[in-house]
Amino acid sequence: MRETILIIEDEDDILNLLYSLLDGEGYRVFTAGNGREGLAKFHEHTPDLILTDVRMPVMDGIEVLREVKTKESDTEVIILTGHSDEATAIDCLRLGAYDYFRKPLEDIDVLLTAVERVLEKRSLEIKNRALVKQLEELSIRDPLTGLYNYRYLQTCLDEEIERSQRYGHSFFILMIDADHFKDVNDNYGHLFGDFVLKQLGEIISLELRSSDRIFRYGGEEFLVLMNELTEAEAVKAANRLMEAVRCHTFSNGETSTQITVSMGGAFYPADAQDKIKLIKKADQALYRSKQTGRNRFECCLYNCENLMDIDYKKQSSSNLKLVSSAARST
Ligand code: GH3
Ligand code: MG
Ligand code: MG
Ligand code: MG
Repeated sequence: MRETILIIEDEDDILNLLYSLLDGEGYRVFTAGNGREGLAKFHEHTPDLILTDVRMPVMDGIEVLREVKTKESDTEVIILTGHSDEATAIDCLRLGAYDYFRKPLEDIDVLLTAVERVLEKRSLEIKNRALVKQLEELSIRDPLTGLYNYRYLQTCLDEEIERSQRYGHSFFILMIDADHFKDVNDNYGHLFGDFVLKQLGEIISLELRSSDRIFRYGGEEFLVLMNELTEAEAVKAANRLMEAVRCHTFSNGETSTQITVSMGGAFYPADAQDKIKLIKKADQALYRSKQTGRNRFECCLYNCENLMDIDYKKQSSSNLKLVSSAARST
């Protein structure tokens, strides 16, 4: 089916002429006898193109044009106007009409060509917009895991810091690194390693709240950005993620393995007041997790010794031991 065109015209002979022409060309055509009726049909059918007269009873073509252009529609408008309305027609172009034609319509072929051209332009614009959107999406994604990439993380952290400063909010970052991942590649091959990394991203994503964002930070490292989290909630979230990974069997049908992850967390603004320092703090905490046995979570704010043994549901955050700021500045 070809495109949809709505003709709004109060003179029946012109309306009928246009209808039979455009219908004959295979377009899907709707008609209306005045602006108000036309707008109702516009809302009902969201046509690709409107051909509208200017002077009509009840509501004129300019009002129709204004309304169509204020809605964020892709509908194009061509104006049909009498000889005396040249100035109005030019105003219509300023309001966003594609073109105007004077009545009586002398050269129907010219009008038909304009119809074809505007519909082609519209379709190209829609395709281009979709492509730009697709490119924008690709530019912020990591191709292997489909997660947000390192570059987008930098943008998000900048935005998050600005927002936190403006509204007095806080946020938490959690660095996650797969333990002994080199062994996975060495034992099962790089392709299976890729498969594990992809699935690891999925498993972590499933455990997150919809407001959390996960990024592939680098090779076998991920970073989760969480807003407005209390310290106790951060610890709980980290443990939930570690548990989910530890309990999962990564299997592609032929090969299967299990892995663990180590994590390091840091709060903005409590642990660091800029992006680089914040990431460094989380990285240092992650390093401590690795140094102290892996499959662990460390956080700048806490002494996370024996963290795995604590039942956080029964403990209030005040029960968690805070590390003094001197001890924190490792
Ligand atoms: P650790 O517990 O200390 O983190 O040990 P590790 O082996 O995970 O760390 P190391 O930094 O020694 O090695 C990282 C490994 O991750 C080696 C590298 O080949 C692998 N890796 C990084 N990116 C990818 C990837 O995209 N695909 C695959 N298959 N492997 C990757
Ligand atoms: Mg009229
Ligand atoms: Mg690593
Ligand atoms: Mg690793």
